[in-house]
Amino acid sequence: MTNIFAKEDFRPLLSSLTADPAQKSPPPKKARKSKRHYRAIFISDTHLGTKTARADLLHDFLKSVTCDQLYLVGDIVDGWRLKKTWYWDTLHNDIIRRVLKMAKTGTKVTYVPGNHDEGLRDFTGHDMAGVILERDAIYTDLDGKQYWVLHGDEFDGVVKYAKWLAHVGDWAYTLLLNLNTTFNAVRRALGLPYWSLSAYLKHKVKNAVEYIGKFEEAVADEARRRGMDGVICGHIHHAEIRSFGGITYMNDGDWVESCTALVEHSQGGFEIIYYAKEVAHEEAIRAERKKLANDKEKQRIRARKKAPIPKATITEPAE
Ligand SMILES: [Mn+2]
Repeated sequence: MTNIFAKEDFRPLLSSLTADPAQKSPPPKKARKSKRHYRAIFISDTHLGTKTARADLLHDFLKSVTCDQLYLVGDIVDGWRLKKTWYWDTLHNDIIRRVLKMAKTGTKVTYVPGNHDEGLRDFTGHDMAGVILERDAIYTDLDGKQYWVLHGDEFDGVVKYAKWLAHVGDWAYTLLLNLNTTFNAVRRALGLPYWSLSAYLKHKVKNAVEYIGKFEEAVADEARRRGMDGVICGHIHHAEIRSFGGITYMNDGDWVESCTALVEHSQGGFEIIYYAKEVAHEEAIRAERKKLANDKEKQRIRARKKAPIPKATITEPAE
């Protein structure tokens, strides 16, 4: 199996990763509103390297926050598309630099690659410019609860066979989890695209809700089997916090459409940030304020025009 990340195509990214961020960073812009601080931020499915990535919003978001721990939960760089069309502009570079800067200034950054950046799975356990690469991870929240952190593509095959899988034993389940990786490696070798649940869902929209539900349940079941309190993943581009029989399932969504992040607040408690909605809301408020200010200005001008011109009064000189 060839590692596409070792190929020449990947050099622009590697050089941007190793470049000294202090050298090329643009001059600091005027101070903006104070940054929000979180105990941890989880993002995935940013698909950098493609035109569909919302690099603008992601860059804005990363600039607006600070955190103790940052988890990149897979499909951060879309390596699969490196072969065909590779889209990389300064904004994509700025995002990488931003993450490296966070790693440099005290944020613990963990990168759990997904199926679109699976070439990086070969570097598990390595430290890449302060970013720790892991096949999967365990996150401990403020209350001491443990969460299994993984991308989630491991479950594509499992969900496909979910019906009969419920009746088989533990060993078959584990086998199938491993088989999916092999299955897709073979597909790739044959030049076939990755069997992606999210792509599959788009073709089967009618059953999407059912499939998402099956995926969530399968991942939560495996987290239970591993003795975890919950699970944090991505892959299906559907942000969610829900419970499956005491197991907390959390998905951080994506930065292609909804632009969502999962955060744990400093004082504890998880929340999904809907950044695209947040920005749209702020813009609407700004537009409304501008309109009001314009209306007031117009009123003032109108009032000035209507007001009678004061006539000069001739006062009789006192006798
Ligand atoms: Mn994925």
